Amino acid sequence: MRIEKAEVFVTSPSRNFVTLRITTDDGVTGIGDATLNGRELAVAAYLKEHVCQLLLDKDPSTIEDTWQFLYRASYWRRGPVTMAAIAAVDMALWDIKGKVAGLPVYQLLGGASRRGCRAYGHASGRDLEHLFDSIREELDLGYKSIRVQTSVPGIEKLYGVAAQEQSTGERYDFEPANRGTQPVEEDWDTRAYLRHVPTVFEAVRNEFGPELPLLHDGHHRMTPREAAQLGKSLEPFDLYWLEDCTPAESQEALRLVRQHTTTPLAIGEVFNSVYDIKDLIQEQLIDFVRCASTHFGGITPLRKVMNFAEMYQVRSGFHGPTDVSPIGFAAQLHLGLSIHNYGLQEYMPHSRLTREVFHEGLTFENGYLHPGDTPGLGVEFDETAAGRFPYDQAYLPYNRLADGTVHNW
Ligand code: GCO
Ligand code: MG
Repeated sequence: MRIEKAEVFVTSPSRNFVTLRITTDDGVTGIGDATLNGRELAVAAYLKEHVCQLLLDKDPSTIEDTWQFLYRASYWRRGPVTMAAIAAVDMALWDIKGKVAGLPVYQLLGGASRRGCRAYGHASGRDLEHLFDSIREELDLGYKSIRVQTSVPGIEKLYGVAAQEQSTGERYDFEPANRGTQPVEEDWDTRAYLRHVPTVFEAVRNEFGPELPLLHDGHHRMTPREAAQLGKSLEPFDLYWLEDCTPAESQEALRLVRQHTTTPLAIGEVFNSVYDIKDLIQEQLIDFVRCASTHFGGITPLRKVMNFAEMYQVRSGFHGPTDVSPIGFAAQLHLGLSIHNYGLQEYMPHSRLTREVFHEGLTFENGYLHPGDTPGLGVEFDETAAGRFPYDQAYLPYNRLADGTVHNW
């Protein structure tokens, strides 16, 4: 079997997605996700201008070899654009292998290690009343673990509290990105945040009891010392994890955090290579790997990292926001179902329009996700539907402090 065609599609049913479709000379197709939120066209061009032609006439069964070829032969290794492009090829080849074998991808990865993948839902609110309502809604939907984000007095616009919800109670499809030619400016005040967040978790624990696993995303905003302070002050409320407590470009920063708190730590959504996370795993500085198959070069390298992490009792907590397309999401569900050291999966259901373009095979029942048993990844891409939704420029927001200094978002 040979690869006959490799095509790139950019579509924006309710947010932008980049999809690669590979077709073999036998007419088998495989699809992969190459979406990089706010920088979508860079990956589309990388694939169209530099990768697609390299795939033609290659044997689609050689997944490992193709991955190594794209990674090493480019000379310029790593980086989010390169790795999202390689991820799309990797997923498409796993999809093809599954279809040819007549098996869902998780069977090719060793079979299911559990009945389903436990997922967490997202609750947020501009005050405790709205936050409690939001948690109750998520519990009613079946989620057994909840991420809690909250407004902070003194901060106008804050990550994780949907922009419109902060005023009108509606969620915006593109969130946290915004349509337009410039990023929206948000504000930040670490001291106000560190004072407020523990009071919110105390109230949530009092209202919902000790059982419910609670999570929180610090979204890269604290210094290591501040992160340690937050971790410590949240210890009485027994978090399941504290995510991205400090920017992780420097892995050694996590040593300081770890020395001061037993709050479990999750990190990795912006990582794209094992070299970004290997020290964190080996030194047991984190508890959960937050990487996404789409931004990490696909199923092949993420599987290796999880096998490595297994030796250190570090578990998965793959990134699953709506900017990971249904294809990328399915890819990591197959992986999550098969590995032993599964932890928890982030899940934000895609919009109705997105599901018109990507026909998903997954099920979500009683808090558990399953990728389904259709051969391959179990997602179909509807090219005609995709054509109805052209690219729509959007950017993630950014932060400034009170004096105008740019801060991490
Ligand atoms: C999460 C993430 C997202 C990111 C977004 C960026 O934990 O789900 O932090 O909300 O901000 O995916 O593209
Ligand atoms: Mg996050």
